[in-house]
Amino acid sequence: MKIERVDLIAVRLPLVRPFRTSRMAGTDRHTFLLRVTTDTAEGWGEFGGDPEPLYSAEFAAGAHRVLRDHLVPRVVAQDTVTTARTAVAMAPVKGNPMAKALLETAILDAECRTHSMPLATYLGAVRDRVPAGVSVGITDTIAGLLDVVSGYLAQGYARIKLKIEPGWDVEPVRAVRREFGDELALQVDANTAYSLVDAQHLRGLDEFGLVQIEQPLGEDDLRGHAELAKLLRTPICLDESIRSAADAAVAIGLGACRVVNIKPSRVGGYLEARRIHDVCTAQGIPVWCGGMLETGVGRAQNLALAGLPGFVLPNDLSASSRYYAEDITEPFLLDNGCLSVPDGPGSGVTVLPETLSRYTVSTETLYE
Ligand code: OSB
Ligand code: MG
Repeated sequence: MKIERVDLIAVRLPLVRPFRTSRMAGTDRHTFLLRVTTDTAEGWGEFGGDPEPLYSAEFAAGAHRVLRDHLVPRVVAQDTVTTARTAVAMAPVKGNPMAKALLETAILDAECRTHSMPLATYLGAVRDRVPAGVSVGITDTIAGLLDVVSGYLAQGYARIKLKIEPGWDVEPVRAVRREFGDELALQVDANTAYSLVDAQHLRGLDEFGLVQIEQPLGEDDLRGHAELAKLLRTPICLDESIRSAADAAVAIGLGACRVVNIKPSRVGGYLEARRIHDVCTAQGIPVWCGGMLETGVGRAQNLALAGLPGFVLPNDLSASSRYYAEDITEPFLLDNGCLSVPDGPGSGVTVLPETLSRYTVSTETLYE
């Protein structure tokens, strides 16, 4: 392929309810899309980060800048653009995996569309439906939390993940267990809120039969997670700590995790995400697909990945209505606790131009 044009479209969509984690609180998703036009097809991607560097070091304005000044110029300069060559062209630029993921993904979407191939087929998916979990933010009160969880369970979600932080951990978990029973697939996500001195306190979670505790310690603290793993019965899942297949191999080797959350945006794109899947699966480590409250654009692509054989746990992939009153693609609907893997060419979804324009904050052509 040859790239003819690259557009960046900043969007802001209100969330149906505020989302709070140990690290951030938000009432909308403020991100940007990238549209890559090639000589054979058009492809889309969604930036996984936020305006503020609170989940990862990357943030929207920085990603915009590194795309415009460093990544796009290197990629468009190639005579032949393919998905696999994109990482090679971007390799001299250090870091910035979310910005790199975005450009590679838009190219991947265009490449799949060029060959009329679903992204799920390209990646090696073996399922056409995947179990949908839901990630539940920190609420002001336990009663409020029980209300929210009960609403999601009524819709049929396959598992519940509670965001936790010091002061909001054992008690909300106890309340949800008491209210909804031992059969509920329940897990927690700390987004790096604890340190090893909290090990004794975190052992208080062991009695609730959680599927996993996600990222209790700092993202660079693999050794700490390995120590904590010896003290907890609850399996540790890593999110922020896993940035590559090499990270996954080291974390598994150290005993720092028994489960891995794969977020394509965090790890530099779908090709690296698939390599992480392969490393984990080869070592018997179950994986699931994480999310960043994506619009339909990113969600469609994550669903394709979640169709791979090693994605054996419910994903942070929920119906469009869990995030937005109106999505910018055709909405994803929950069907018996599952979402369908799109089967059309590329991501399989269409960005609805009129809807997109209503949520667009600004647009900029990065290359023409
Ligand atoms: O840690 O998994 C996380 C959202 C934003 C930032 C970090 C995380 C999350 C979620 C949302 O948990 C999952 C989703 O997109 O449904
Ligand atoms: Mg997480």
